[in-house]
Amino acid sequence: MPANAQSIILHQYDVSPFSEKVRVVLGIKGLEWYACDEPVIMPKPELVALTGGYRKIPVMQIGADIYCDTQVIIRELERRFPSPSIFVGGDRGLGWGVGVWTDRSVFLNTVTVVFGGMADGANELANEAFRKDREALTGRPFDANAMKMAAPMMAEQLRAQLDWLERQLDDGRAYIMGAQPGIADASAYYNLAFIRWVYPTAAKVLETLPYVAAWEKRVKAVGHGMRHEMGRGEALDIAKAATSTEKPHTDPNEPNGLKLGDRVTVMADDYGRDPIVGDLVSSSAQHVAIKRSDERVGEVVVHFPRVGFFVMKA
Ligand SMILES: N[C@@H](CCC(=O)N[C@@H](CS)C(=O)NCC(=O)O)C(=O)O
Repeated sequence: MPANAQSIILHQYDVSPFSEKVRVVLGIKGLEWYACDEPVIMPKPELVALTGGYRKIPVMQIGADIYCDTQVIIRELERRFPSPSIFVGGDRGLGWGVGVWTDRSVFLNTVTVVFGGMADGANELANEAFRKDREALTGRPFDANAMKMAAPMMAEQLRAQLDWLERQLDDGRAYIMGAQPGIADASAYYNLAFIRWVYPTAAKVLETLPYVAAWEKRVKAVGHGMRHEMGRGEALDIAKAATSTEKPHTDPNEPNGLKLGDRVTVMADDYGRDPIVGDLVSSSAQHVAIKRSDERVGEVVVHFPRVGFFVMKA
């Protein structure tokens, strides 16, 4: 079937750990989707035309709706494709909290262990252009020596956090919340996948964590659903031809009185804080959607989660 305004398009690249989190959710739900590969470093002109400034990966596009950050991407996949749910076993909502743990604490440990552990120049990612790009992304020096010094300590912290997983799994359950895979599994898995791809030496720790090692294989076997490839030009054409399906809505309980039509600036509260400006279309405790226009893509609605983002009246 050719792609259309209902198709799931994931702007991603293969060695992106956060993209892997979404790909596992696509696998759990058995969905058909299009991978639209984006550059690993800036510039990303097509991506930024869609998002209005957000540069991180992945971004999901469905027609003229653009979802930034894995949290809001997965929330939308669950909303549109509720079955099978990513909330399994006793999990109703705290699975999202597992994501905050893995995306911040475990991810930072992993990045330091990976980049600090690799020999200088051992990988194409550690080149000058990549380092400069990541300095701009984080606002901090990409200091290979500091990472090398920190890597052994971060390896201890990583092991301690993986040991929590070992305890969770050591009653023999197949997945974190029980017999079915869900959001907690997708979140806890992707850092391990990243280690396997780029610095498998660090995966040695799993030899001491047999339940985690067996679980990791099960999550890998879930797969990624049915993947097709799509070029960036085609994705932009789909956005241009489509209209957002987001329903305008003012949330009466917005803590700071945000309402439909307000001009706002949205930005991540950690790294990649590029501001995105638009007019508020809808919001809730978990999401904010803003409308903006771009010559190449026409009018689009860009969606963000609330946890991890600032929304300010422009
Ligand atoms: N909170 C974001 C984090 C995304 C993130 O950090 N992605 C990495 C790649 S896995 C990234 O964008 N790195 C910079 C880049 O690729 O340009 C999310 O959950 O989507």
